[in-house]
Amino acid sequence: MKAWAAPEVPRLHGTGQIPMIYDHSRGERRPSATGRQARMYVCGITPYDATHLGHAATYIAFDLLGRAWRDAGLDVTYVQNVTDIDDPLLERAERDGEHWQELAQRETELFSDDMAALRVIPPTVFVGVVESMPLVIEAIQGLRERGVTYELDGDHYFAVRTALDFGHVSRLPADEMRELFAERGGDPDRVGKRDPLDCLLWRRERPGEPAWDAPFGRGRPGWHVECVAIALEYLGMGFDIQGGGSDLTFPHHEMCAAEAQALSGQRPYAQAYAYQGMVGLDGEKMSKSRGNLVFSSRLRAEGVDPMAIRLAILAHHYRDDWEWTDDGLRAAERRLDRWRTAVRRSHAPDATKVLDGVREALAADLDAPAALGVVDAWVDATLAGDGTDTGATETVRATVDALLGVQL
Ligand code: 5CA
Ligand code: ZN
Repeated sequence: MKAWAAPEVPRLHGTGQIPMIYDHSRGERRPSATGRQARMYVCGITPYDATHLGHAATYIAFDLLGRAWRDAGLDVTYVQNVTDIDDPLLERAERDGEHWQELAQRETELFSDDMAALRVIPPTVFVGVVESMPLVIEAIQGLRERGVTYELDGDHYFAVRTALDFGHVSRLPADEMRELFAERGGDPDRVGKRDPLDCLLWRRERPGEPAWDAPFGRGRPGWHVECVAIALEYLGMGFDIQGGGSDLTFPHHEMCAAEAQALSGQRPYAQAYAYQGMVGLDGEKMSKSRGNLVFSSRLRAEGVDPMAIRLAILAHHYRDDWEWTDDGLRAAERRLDRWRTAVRRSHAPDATKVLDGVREALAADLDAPAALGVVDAWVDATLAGDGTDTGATETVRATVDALLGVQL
């Protein structure tokens, strides 16, 4: 799958720090990378509907990390999947009388356009599940050989109780796990399962559904194993950051970690698990199944500047849950105007503090609101007529572009 075109990233003076990031599995901040190589997997979209602001927030959050890593001189490998075969996609295609592959392709293209407009740096590897089917089948076969799976009416399940440290990612009590499993695509009540939380690896072919040949029967993959297969192929065990929205903590990333650790016999799957909070609208999480969506593409079609959308998102810390509002967007548009006016001034206060301040804010668990505050302070002073520096505006323009992804 071809990723979108990369935005240009200006080079900045000196080097930034490797950010500390909050690791959900430990409940504390830790360095987001340790060596010169930084490896990140962020769960991608299920392309049955357009990109909403919640998705945009997730990919912008991890884009900040990728930008900070590059600024710190690290070599970044970033992998993102596209869940281009799954129940919701098939259901939507059926409802609309469209071929599921056409739907997936169209929505993936729209997503890519949104990402490019929002100046999100594309992943190094952007890959669909359909094109990864041999890897997925190989991973399931490996799990079968390790004796951690069982068959139920031709479907194949991963036995979660075989996993040594099952629960270490989400750290949730059993009753909550069960509730979330049912809510998020699991089948805790299916008769014949050994444990209610056992998750589907392979679903045997059903009439009218797409299916692929595998040594264990024709069918299609369950959700979690796709990310395991893709992450292990392109990153390997022990990669630095597993990212996504906080709705993926359980069951998705718990299952991914359990499957990958069972398959490889190694631990950990990822060094840290980082989560974007849920973006909501009118008191509810924005979700395709709820239908309460604000689409990035629709805002753009209405003439909203994508840089204002980006600033509206960056005004919130990535770990916080927040609500999308028109007021928030208007405030971001005003901020963008002011920033653009300031960088067109011929004289401004020294910008070293801006570069250092933005770097410092991002290094402290990607504190984008604090970074915006640093720029605001310089903009206020500039618009008040302070300063005599003639090169400062270029430094600020480059800082804001390279580290925050906002082109002025
Ligand atoms: N394809 C799977 C991941 S393997 C999936 O969750 N797809 S998705 O289209 O539902 O979501 C894509 C990404 O956006 C995921 O990382 C998800 O956690 C995140 N996301 C979904 N809804 C929101 C929301 N309301 N706020 C923030 N992030 C969200
Ligand atoms: Zn995933």
